[in-house]
Amino acid sequence: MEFNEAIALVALKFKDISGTIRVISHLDADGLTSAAILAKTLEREGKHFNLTIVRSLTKEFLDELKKEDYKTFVFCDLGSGALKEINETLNDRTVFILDHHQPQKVKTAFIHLNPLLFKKEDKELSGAGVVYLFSKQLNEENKDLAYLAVIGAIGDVQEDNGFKGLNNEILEDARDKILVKNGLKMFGAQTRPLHKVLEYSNWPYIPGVTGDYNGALTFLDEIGIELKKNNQFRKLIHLSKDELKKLVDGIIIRRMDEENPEDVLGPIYLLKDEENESPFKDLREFSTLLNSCGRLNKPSIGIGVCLGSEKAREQAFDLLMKYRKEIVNSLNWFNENKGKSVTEEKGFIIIKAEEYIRDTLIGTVNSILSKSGAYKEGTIILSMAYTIEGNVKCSIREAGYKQEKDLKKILERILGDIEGQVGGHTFAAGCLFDQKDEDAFIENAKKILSSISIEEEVK
Ligand SMILES: [Mn+2]
Repeated sequence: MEFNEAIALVALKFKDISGTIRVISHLDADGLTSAAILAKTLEREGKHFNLTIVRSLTKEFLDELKKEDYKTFVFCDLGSGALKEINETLNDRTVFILDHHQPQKVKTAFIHLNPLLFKKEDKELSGAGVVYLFSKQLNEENKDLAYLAVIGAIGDVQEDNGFKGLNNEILEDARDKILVKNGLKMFGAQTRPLHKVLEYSNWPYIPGVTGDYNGALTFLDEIGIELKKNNQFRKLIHLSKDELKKLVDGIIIRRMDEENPEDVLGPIYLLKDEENESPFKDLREFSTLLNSCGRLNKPSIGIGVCLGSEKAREQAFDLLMKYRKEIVNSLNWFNENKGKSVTEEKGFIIIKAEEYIRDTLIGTVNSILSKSGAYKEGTIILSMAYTIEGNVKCSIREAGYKQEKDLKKILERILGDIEGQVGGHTFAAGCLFDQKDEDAFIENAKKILSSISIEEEVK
């Protein structure tokens, strides 16, 4: 069967269901946009639903679901990685799984839609993309939700100088709402002062500027761009054409030793209906804003934003400020704890953050470090933080942009006999296990990661 036939079949089966639907979605930007697309779709279908956002599908949570008397469950942006566990708890219900994570190899009676079951590539479709294609199949009117699926894909870092395959088709569906421009791919162009954008630019990494406040000021001075106008800090979008050219040239010159110094230019995605300088204008900023809602445990605000609530938009902006502060604090903690809770070895880094970094931020912090240019391409970064339930949340990333290792497999090897769940993708994975197993886990990690590092040296 082709993927589009599978979508049609799932939509057909969905038409048959009755009663209130139980929806479970994921905490990140992709999960929140998935939930928003589904919520709007169900509303249009005249179906009632009850929605919960979770970080992962734990045994405890599934046991709670089992006690509920819903007949139909829909999981979005999660579920494929927990087929066995869901099957053990909900095998007497109708279960829809709309996901794009690596599926477990388990036979179930679930209605399971996942592009990876149809030989699609990892970065071709997000969770929100799966939900969107299903939703469009149900009702053409839902095409107006395509832009949310694009935000989901950006949130899951599927955009890399453009989109691939199905994501591209969804972008086409959203063309009435999204303007694609070629420009300087720097985060915060709409909302942050230019010198801050430069200082915090993990990507592109700018030697002597990234992570260096004074370096950023000196750089602007060097290339002749004024920091302020009318006593106001200027933003990237305030620059004239000439100034923008000076900035781009300046950055490329600074990046001459990097592999592709001109990579700083590429597509930028803007919402046509949003005002300039709004945190919702640039889709990358929009997706970060959604992430901050989820990561600070206020997912309903993120969904409200996607559904156009004015109040949610204001609240989300406050959360974004908090989130930025917390990320900066976490990165400071990382820098201050090198040689202590942060172990830097040849080929890998292990971060034992305990309760010093929020468990919902540990993956984000890891991603920032992996893209910061501070570590050699291919360095594996393993980070851990405690959850309030007494577990350890662990995330694994590879420094740089090549991403050649299967991180999910590596994490499975490290977890070994320790009881826990591994989920995610080849290029970014995570797991959850009991705090009592942390020492054993770290010991395994050191053994396995050093052997990988030695193997690579031999190659
Ligand atoms: Mn996702």
